[in-house]
Amino acid sequence: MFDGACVVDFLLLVFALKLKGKEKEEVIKSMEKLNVDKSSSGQISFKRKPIIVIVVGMAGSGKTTFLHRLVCHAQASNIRGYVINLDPAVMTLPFAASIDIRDIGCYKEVMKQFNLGPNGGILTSLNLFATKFDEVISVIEKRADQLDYVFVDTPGQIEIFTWSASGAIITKAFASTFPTVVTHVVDTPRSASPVTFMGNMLYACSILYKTRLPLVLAFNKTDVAQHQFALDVLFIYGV
Ligand SMILES: Nc1nc2c(ncn2[C@@H]2O[C@H](COP(=O)(O)OP(=O)(O)OP(=O)(O)O)[C@@H](O)[C@H]2O)c(=O)[nH]1
Ligand SMILES: [Mg+2]
Repeated sequence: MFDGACVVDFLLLVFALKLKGKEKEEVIKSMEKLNVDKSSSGQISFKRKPIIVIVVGMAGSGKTTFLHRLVCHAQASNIRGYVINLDPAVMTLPFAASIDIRDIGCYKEVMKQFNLGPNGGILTSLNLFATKFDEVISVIEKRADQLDYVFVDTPGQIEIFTWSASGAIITKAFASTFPTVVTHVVDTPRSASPVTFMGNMLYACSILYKTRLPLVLAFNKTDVAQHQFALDVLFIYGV
């Protein structure tokens, strides 16, 4: 029986024998890109990568509270994780963010400087932050082997992920480097209204097709209203 490591070892040997000079260097570089590691014992293993969980949803749907519960669960279960706050307008966070967009400046300054309203200020702050997102990726990459998850909180301006450039840059930057999943938080009591429910589902579809990433629908606030109606509707459409 061959295991994965033996097959990769064999392939490397074949490549190393066949290729010379520049070609050999290119193969080694692409193996590095695939994050293949050769240990001192000669065994080849894939480097650990944290799973990125991007929490999105309409304003006030409960993203931050949901993320707080995830962080508490991770801490209680000894799951190592990072938390990234991408909401420049949040006043206080119930968890300690490892990387916080508020550290690069106040969104109110952005509003003043570019003569924008609150939504435009938040969107522009994220656009500015997106221009430096490679630095965020390299920070996570450096600690990749010590992390299991990276939880990302986002602002309620869902347009960021449906049409704004920053949403596309951020999701692509994450997804091209780490396994990434999007969690769309749905306010269940508000979704009891068919119009709000369909609006929410259309946003979820828009994010799904725009990012092309695995998407989890999290029906929140089920202590106030049960989510069974949503499951029934989604079941009819085969979701
Ligand atoms: N009853 C109930 N209330 C909740 C639940 N989750 C969140 N809330 C409440 O919903 C409100 C909004 O919660 P947040 O976590 O701030 O929502 P958010 O989506 O992060 O809001 P923005 O970042 O402003 O878009 C708060 O008053 C929370 O206490 C829940 O599961 N049940
Ligand atoms: Mg929030």
